[in-house]
Amino acid sequence: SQTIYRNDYTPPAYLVDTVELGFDLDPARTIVASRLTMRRNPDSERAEIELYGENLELVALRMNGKPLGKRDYRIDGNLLRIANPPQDVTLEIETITAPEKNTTLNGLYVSNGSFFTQCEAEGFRNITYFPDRPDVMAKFTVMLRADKQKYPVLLSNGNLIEEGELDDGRHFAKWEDPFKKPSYLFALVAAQLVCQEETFRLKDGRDALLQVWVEEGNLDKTDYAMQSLKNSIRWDEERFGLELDLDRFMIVAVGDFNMGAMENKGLNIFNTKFVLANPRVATDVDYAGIEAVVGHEYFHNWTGNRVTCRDWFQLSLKEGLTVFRDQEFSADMIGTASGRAVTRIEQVRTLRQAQFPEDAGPMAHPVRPDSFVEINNFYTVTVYEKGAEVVRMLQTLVGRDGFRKGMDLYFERHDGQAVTCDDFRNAMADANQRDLILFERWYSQAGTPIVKARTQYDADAKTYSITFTQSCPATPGQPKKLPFHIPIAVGLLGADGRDMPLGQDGANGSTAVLELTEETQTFNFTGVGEQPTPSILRDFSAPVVLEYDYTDLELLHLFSHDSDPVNRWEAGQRLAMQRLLRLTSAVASGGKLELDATFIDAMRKILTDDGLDPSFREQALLLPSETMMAEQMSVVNPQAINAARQFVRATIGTTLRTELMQQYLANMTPGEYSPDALSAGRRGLKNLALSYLAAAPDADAIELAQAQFDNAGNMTDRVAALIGLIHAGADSAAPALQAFYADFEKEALVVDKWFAMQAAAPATTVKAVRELMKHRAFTLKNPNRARSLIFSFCGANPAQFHAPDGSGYAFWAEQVIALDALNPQVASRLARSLDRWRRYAPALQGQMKKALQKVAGGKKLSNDVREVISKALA
Ligand code: DPP
Ligand code: ZN
Repeated sequence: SQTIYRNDYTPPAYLVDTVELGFDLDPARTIVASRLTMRRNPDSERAEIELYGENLELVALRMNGKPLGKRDYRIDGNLLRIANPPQDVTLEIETITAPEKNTTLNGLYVSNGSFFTQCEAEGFRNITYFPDRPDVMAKFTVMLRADKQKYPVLLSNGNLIEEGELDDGRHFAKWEDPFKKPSYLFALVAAQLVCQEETFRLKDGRDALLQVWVEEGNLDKTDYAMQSLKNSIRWDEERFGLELDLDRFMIVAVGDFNMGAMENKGLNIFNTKFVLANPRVATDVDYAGIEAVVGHEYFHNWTGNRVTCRDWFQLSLKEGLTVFRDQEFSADMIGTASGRAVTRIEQVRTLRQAQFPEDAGPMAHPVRPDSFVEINNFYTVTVYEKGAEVVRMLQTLVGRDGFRKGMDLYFERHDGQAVTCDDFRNAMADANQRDLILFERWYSQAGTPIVKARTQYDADAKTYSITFTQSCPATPGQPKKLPFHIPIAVGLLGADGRDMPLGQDGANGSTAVLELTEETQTFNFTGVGEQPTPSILRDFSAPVVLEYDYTDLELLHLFSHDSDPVNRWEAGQRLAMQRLLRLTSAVASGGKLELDATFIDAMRKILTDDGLDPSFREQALLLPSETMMAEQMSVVNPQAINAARQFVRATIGTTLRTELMQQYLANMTPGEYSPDALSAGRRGLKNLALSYLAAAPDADAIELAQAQFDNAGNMTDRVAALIGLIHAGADSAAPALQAFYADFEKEALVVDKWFAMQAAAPATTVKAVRELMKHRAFTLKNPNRARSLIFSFCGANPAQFHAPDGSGYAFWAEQVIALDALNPQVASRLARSLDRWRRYAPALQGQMKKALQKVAGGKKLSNDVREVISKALA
């Protein structure tokens, strides 16, 4: 395993103009014939052709018609080199692969008897020898040949230009992609599938054929994906003036898939999880995920495909930007200001739950990393979600119209090119005549900045000042950080709870965006008639930790009145977190557990405020997670955290029993299920009420959960009821689980839920998980299934996973090793579970270190897992 550095980038010595691929598909022995027309790259000094290839049997290699012998080329590991070729070259390459043996789901593989591909980031080299790097963009023509009975559907990128019959029951299809693309966007599917299709009129009057391909029995679950695709196309036309550039756009669902989905040109391949939905099998969260991921992959057609990445260090160029775009799409689909705020709150939650810990741990890396061993390890929350925050900050700095101008300039300059994060930032700067030089640090420096705020009010002068001081903790390889360019949106609340008009440069009504660019800076507000309560970092205007000594009274004031819903929510989170941490210490020291009436009253007020959207109330009443609590502690005590949080939940369930019951009844959604935001919000609030009631288990709450389980008209309600029964430890939980399985055993995605619910239940021990692994429906080979049981246990059940005897860690090590033998990409995700091991008490640390070392000692470890484990131990 070798470290690759961003600064070592050199342009490719040869470019590829056209690629013709021929596939004779056979699970045991697929023959791939490739014909490349190549020419010297005028921007390169080197005179050498470099082709990557892995797990391939090379059968033939010809250059300009002549077979090349062993002396004409060299193979070093995964690199095939041809020295001093002529200026213009036609290469013909024949290789053989065995897709049925490919358990990595990287490259060409078989899932449930059909062929699929996954080529990002470096999967194409498992299909044929090729300059498999994103800055080599070529026009692809693809001929697929396969048995007609077994593989009636043959798909690839672009347009179908020919199809027909062959001898021996085989048939063929020829596809041509009119656009140049890098090899990571290549895809093929040869399968038994059916599709829902529709002709859709684009803004310019052209008609496009839209298809969603699934296995036969799933045609009743494609409507929402199709609707989301149409919404995505419309949205990109309207918001960014970007149109679909193909006559045909396909989504294909596959049950075995490493990631969520893949944006291959014209042929998106999706994990079934992000395609299949109907009310019987999918929850509101599933529906929202489908909309977001369908949007995300579609939006990649411009941000990723038309303009792609020069090298993999620039991954966030397409991912951060495309996540930002899918976030905006989802928010616009809801439409209301408060619905938009709820999506923002969910984004903040994800950052705190996953990205901040990553940025503080051994795998911390900048949004644009400087080095990696295995690029697959860098498809991270930092590159994606923090990358999206960085793009969002750009929009905050240049405004929404300015952002659109920057996007327009970006496409004007770079359409058809492979470019860098700097190119994107420069387009934003130039389109808006803004200096964004300092802003570059968001791309180059890892770590979550800490912003400390101090305030001062001068009643005589009627001035109010806020002084910010920023710092950023050291991260691996980056001991010292320079100040970031941080947009901080601020509002000031009066005693009446209303926003004060702001006398400050750049103020926009009642919210000012202050730009912190130095280590310490003071901002002054004038004409401030009374001591205000500051609402700082509105809408979470930067991915930072804000430290300000709010009093309880100030937080209660913000929680009741802040006009910015995100900060209103945030005030509640701060109130809750303080109490949760205090209670955690009390649990650890055997102290008395008490929850103050002030807090309960604040919760009651929000719960019963019918003027607020149910979805906002749900967010405001949700407690910070155990993981977020752990991040706040210098020595993490998982069992005490769990007990403290359970205590708060039970106390809320008991003391607000009447109100919870009222809200439960008031937010029922009778009639036909609809996944729209308002209905989903009502179900969310109702089911949160149920979960609090069931946390203080009394016979009534359990009966209520049982009745909801028995009568549920949709999966959202059914799952919520079942979780209530399981968490309450009800006698009826086991029979309910059994009934659930019997009802849904043919629905793989629901069986995943069945495993996941059990894995995350507080009473589920390591031993119980081992038992569940023996269930006939369990297999490590399917990533969704492995994630549903093993990842859920290691990630969503901290109190059991961190069992003091170390049994959870031993289990984890076994599973990482077992998974690694099948699928390194999936194993490497699980390997991240112990990232934060140094923050636990010495006894637990010792156990974790032992488990890490056990994995590190594995003889056949993949680069993927080795990189993660060695960084954890470093
Ligand atoms: N590029 C994919 C996505 O994020 C990941 N393979 O959509
Ligand atoms: Zn993406």
